[in-house]
Amino acid sequence: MDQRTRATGYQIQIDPTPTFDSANLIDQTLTNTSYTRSFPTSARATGRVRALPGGNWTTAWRFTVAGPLIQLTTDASTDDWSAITGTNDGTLWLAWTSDRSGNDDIWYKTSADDGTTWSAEMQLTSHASSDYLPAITQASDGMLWVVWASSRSGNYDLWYKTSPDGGATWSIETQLTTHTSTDYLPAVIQTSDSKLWVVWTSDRSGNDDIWYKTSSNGGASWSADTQLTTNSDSDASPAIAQSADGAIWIVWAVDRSPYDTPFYYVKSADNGLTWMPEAALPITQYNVSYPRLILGTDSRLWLAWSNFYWPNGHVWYATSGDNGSSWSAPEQFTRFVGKNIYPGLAALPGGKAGVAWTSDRSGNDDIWFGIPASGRISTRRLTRCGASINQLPTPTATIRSPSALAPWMRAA
Ligand SMILES: [Ca+2]
Ligand SMILES: [Ca+2]
Ligand SMILES: [Ca+2]
Ligand SMILES: [Ca+2]
Repeated sequence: MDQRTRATGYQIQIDPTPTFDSANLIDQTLTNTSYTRSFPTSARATGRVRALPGGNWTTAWRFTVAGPLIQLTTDASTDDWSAITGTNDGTLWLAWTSDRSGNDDIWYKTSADDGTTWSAEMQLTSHASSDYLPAITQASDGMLWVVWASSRSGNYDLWYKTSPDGGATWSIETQLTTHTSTDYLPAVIQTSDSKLWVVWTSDRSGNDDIWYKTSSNGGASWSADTQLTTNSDSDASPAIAQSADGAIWIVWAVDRSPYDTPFYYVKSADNGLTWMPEAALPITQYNVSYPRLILGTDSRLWLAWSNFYWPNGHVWYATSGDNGSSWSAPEQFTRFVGKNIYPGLAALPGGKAGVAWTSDRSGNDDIWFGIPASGRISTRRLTRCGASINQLPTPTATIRSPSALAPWMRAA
């Protein structure tokens, strides 16, 4: 083939594997020099391009697809520890911790368009003590529940307040735990049997363990505090979700050998009557914490967590399409060089997940929001390679979305 033959077209291949031979291979002949494709679910892929006829393939390049990243808080104070959930009217709720009032309080804001635009910031607590680490969920009767840790009783305990009308009015603040040890890091859900579950971390046994309590009457009364873990090493930061098969999952972070399997779980197939023995999730990373777990709208389980080795931290995630029997390889969601930690997760339409997390990329800690695996990839600048079929430049992949650019592709 004459190396100077003018290209008559281009061929692009995109595949989850770098060998370009999987069942999901995208193999497209282009009549012009740009190509745009949406990736609703594929989070990572490899691409290459060649000129036709007979050009050589470019070096393969890898990219991770993500949607726009939105800064949700802009106050110069510390905004941290977020939780996020969707309600049955399609509203996305964000609760987080800010010290802008002079001490830690719970704040919230909402989005009616799946996270594209957000309401003003509203203050939920105003006590002079520390109020932080919110968890949020909506019950089937429409009641919105916010549970958090407050030191106002003289030590950290769980408190909650509720709203029956989408935040127009709120209940008084109610104390949920009363033990003099530290009770914090709550998670809250309602399971399909209408039972409310609050799961948290307490050191009342002499070390950090996972505890829970439940209410079968919409919070009118609660079960006794119940200890779930008994290992003498640290068990902390629980998350709770119900998989599509009805099993209740509690996932938490452990601090024990082997240190590269940091997340343990138990699950119950009988609404919490009995639990399987605790076991490690197949996530092998060091320096990780703060697992979050939700059931997506396509019945996948989403697990997100922090991987933080100061000063850099990233939010990672994995999904399971078989009720937790197997998990995808971990995907790194954030790419900013700096601190990206403490994710919150919410199910969005179309099987997507919204992630809120703490980042210092604006110069101080703020809450950011993004949607993994929802962007588009567009190849551009192929127009400069018309002269010779073997002189294609290195492909430039740009992860595009309607409102933002997330330039975190990297060459293979
Ligand atoms: Ca406070
Ligand atoms: Ca306490
Ligand atoms: Ca323990
Ligand atoms: Ca801030």
